[in-house]
Amino acid sequence: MANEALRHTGLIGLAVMGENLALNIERNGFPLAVYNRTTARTEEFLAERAAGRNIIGESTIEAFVNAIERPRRIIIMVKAGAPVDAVLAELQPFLDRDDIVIDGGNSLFSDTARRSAEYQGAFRFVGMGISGGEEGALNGPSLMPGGPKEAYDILEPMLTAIAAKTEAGACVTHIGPGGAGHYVKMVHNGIEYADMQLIAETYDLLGRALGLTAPEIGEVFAGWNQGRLSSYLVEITAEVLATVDRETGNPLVDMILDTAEQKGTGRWTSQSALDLGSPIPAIDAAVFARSMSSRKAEREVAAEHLFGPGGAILATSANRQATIDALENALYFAKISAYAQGMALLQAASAEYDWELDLAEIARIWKGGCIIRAALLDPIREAYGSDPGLANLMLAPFFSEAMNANAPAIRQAVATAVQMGIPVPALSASLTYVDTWRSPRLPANLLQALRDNFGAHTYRRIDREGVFHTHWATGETELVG
Ligand code: NBP
Repeated sequence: MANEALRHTGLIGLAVMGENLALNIERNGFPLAVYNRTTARTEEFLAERAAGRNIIGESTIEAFVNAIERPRRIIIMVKAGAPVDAVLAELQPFLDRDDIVIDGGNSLFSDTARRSAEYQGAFRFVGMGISGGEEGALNGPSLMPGGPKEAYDILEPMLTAIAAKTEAGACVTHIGPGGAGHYVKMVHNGIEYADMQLIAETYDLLGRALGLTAPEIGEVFAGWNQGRLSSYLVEITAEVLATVDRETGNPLVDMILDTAEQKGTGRWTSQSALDLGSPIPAIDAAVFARSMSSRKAEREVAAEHLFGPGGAILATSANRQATIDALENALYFAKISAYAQGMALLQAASAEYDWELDLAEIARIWKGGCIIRAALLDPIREAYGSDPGLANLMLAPFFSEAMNANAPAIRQAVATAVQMGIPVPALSASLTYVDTWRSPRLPANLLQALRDNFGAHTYRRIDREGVFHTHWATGETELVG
């Protein structure tokens, strides 16, 4: 299959993401060699989508590697997990220490860190998060490469060319060493989970509390997309809600089974947040909301035994628009809270793993190409740009003001949902995060007392230094440290 000229870049894995990324790379002027484990897939790609393009295919790893100019740049786009290890092991015998291998899949960041160490000296390993789905891969994704900076410098012209562009530049930057790139992609996906769940809960309130139909709710979202909630996810929500099922004539969304699937990046984000002790309750709520949705049969049985307050429609036509506006305020508050949680997790990971993440840069490269691209990322970028050490996004004046102005609306929305028995786990977690964070005093004094009572775990006092233990049956207290 090969011709004589060496190729600028190689790509392994010709499923939907790999094919589209290959076409994007070639379209931007970089001749490409491709390889797929199943050769028939390579042949089909060359004959169809890659026909007439400057792309060659190879049927063995060795021929593929030998078709690429040095230092070789090889992008792997295979299923995350064992397939990545299998491909790396196959590649290693044919590579030199200066060659660069990029894992562009959704790999777990700790796997990327392990692989970086394992192949140190054999080749340069870059773990690169890619967001934007298949459309982004083809026309410009957001790219989050982590690994050696000198490898990034070699890749930079090509990555800049294929990435999405905004008024603030190409949506790519060197994220940091080791697994930093895949970590940032993972948190991007965690925020995406929260963002989608918040949108879904708001849709549910508009439908169940206000009695709006799917197309009416679609119009509401289309209107919101013109303002401060402008984002890719709000835009496609409007599109989805306006779509009619060709078979029944009903809104298509009404015909879709209400069981959400997940591939794992949201769960990984929650697991990492637990490990780091950095709370992300809105993302956790979104992960578990999908888990509960998937238990459809159990929910149907429970509905026969556990009763809610019923579903009276709240708004009259007189206050309908005011209620819709209030829900916009509530969603805006919740969205800021969810982003603040994700950004705080990135800060915690950066400190733990010594990554020196630049949060302003991360907000900049999320502004285009990726699934969570949103107008909100501009003030987020400005906030971290003017104060990189910001303890929490919500402390930036722009966001403090926004939270204070919109808090009454989300309180009302959550209270209404609770009264009507409509579950709003992510909206309420977003509010609770803020209420907890802004509380100088929490009931953890009682937790400490209970821990000391049953396990002699000791406590500190508010009025003097030292570590204390109380014999709770007698009230006798001793200074123990
Ligand atoms: P898949 O995740 O479905 O993976 C399919 C590819 O992996 C095929 O090329 C397949 O080769 C190859 N492969 C497998 Br499976 N096991 C292999 C092995 N042991 N050795 C060599 N190749 C192997 O593809 P995708 O949906 O294009 O996603 C690629 C990566 O990009 C994934 O990590 C995914 O999570 C990530 N991602 C996907 C999206 C999206 O929107 N789909 C977005 C962002 C990131 P075969 O043809 O021989 O079976």
